[in-house]
Amino acid sequence: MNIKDIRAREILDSRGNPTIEVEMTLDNGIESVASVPSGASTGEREAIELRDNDLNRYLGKGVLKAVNNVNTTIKNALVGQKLDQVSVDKMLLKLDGTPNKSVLGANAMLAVSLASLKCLAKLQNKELYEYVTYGKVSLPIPMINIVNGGAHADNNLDIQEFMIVPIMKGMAKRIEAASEIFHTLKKILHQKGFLTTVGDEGGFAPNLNTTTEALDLIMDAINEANYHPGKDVLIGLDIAASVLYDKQTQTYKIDNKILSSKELMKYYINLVSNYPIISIEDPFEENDLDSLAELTNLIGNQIMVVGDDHFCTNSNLLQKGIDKKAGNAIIIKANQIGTVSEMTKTIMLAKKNNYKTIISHRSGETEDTFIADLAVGFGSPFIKTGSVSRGERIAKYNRLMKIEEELLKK
Ligand code: 2PG
Ligand code: MG
Repeated sequence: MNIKDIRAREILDSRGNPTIEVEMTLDNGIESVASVPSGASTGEREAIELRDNDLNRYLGKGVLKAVNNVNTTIKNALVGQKLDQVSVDKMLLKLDGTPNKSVLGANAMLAVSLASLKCLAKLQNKELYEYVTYGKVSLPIPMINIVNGGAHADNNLDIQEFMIVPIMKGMAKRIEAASEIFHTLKKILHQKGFLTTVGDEGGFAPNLNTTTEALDLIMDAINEANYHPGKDVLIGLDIAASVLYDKQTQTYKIDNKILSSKELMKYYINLVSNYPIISIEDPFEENDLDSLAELTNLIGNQIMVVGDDHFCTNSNLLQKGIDKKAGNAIIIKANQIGTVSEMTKTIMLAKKNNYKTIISHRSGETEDTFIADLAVGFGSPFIKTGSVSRGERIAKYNRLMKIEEELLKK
C-alpha cells in the first residue's frame, strides 16, 4: 500500500507550547494521526527538537519550520512510496543527513515515523500494541508520579520526580491503588497546610524542603490508603541529576547541601536502606558513566539504576553503558532519538543485555497514547507516564486499562 498524503500542523502540548501533529493517508483511505511530546530536562545528546526561535510567535517556541519540513521535503520524498517502517525511517534519516536530526528536526521525523507505524497497524487490522508485538505482550508496571520537584515544579524540592509503583496484580487494580494514594496524599497535604496544586506531570508540587520530607508524606499516604509500602507499593525516584550538577565545582546541590558524587552515592544508599525504593533514575549527571557503574555495582542487585539522559534512547550510548556495566535499566523516549526503528533497536539491545526498559512520556505531552501500546507490545516491564491527574497523563492509563480488558477477553 502506498502513501497518498502527509499533512503536518502545529498543535499545543500540555504545557501550552507548540508541538507537531501529522496525519498520514494511504491509497486505500486508511488514515492515522500522531503527535510528539516535548521534554524540559532534556539530555545534551538527545536528537534536536526543531523550534523556530522566532520571538514574534509563541516566545520563540513555534514549530512551523518542522511543520514545513514535513509538508515539503518529507512529503515530496514519501508520497507515492510503498509504506514500510524501515524504508520510511531510512528515508527520514537520509533526508536529514545529520547525526542529531538538526536539519529536519526529530519532532518532524518522529511524527511521520509514528504516523507510519499507526497506518501499518491499521493496514493489518491490528491494534497498535498487537502490531508492535515482539514475543510476548504484557502489561507494564506503571511508575506513577505523585510529587514533582526539580525542573517540573516551582517548589524547593530538588529531586524531579517521586513515583509510586503499585505492584499488585492487574492494571486496573494498580491504577485504583495509585488514585487512592494520590487522593489520600492530597488530603494529608491539605491538612498540613500545603498547597495541593500539581506540577507538569500531574503530581503534587508542595513547597517541601527536603527529599525525606516528601518521602515520609508519601509513606503516610500509602499507609493511610491501606496499602503496604514495600509489599504492594514501592517508590521510584527520578533525580534528573544533570539539573543539580555544577560543572565548575563538580558537585551536586541537593537538600540544601553541596555533595560530591561519592557523597551523593552514600546519600542514595542511605535512602534505599530507609525507604522501599525500587528505582533511581539519572542519579548522576549525564556524562558520568563511572559513578553510574559504581552505584550499579553497589546496589544494582536491589534496585533499578536507570539511565535516561545518559542513554537518550540511543543504542550507541546504551552500548557504552553496557560496556561499563553502568545502570541496569533504561528510559525509552521515542523523541530522544527520532524514529521508531532506532527506538526499537535500543529496546532490543536493552533486552538482550538484561537492562529493564521503562517506556516513558515527556513532561510536555499530548493526548496521543502511543506509549501505552508500545509498552504492552514490546513487553516492557515498566511504563512511566505521570500522575493520575491531568488529561494527557490519564489518557495513557485509560488506554492501558482498556488493553488489559481486551487481553483478558482473548
Ligand atoms: C524525565 C522526563 C519525563 P522531561 O526526565 O524522565 O518524566 O522529563 O520530559 O522533562 O525530560
Ligand atoms: Mg528522567
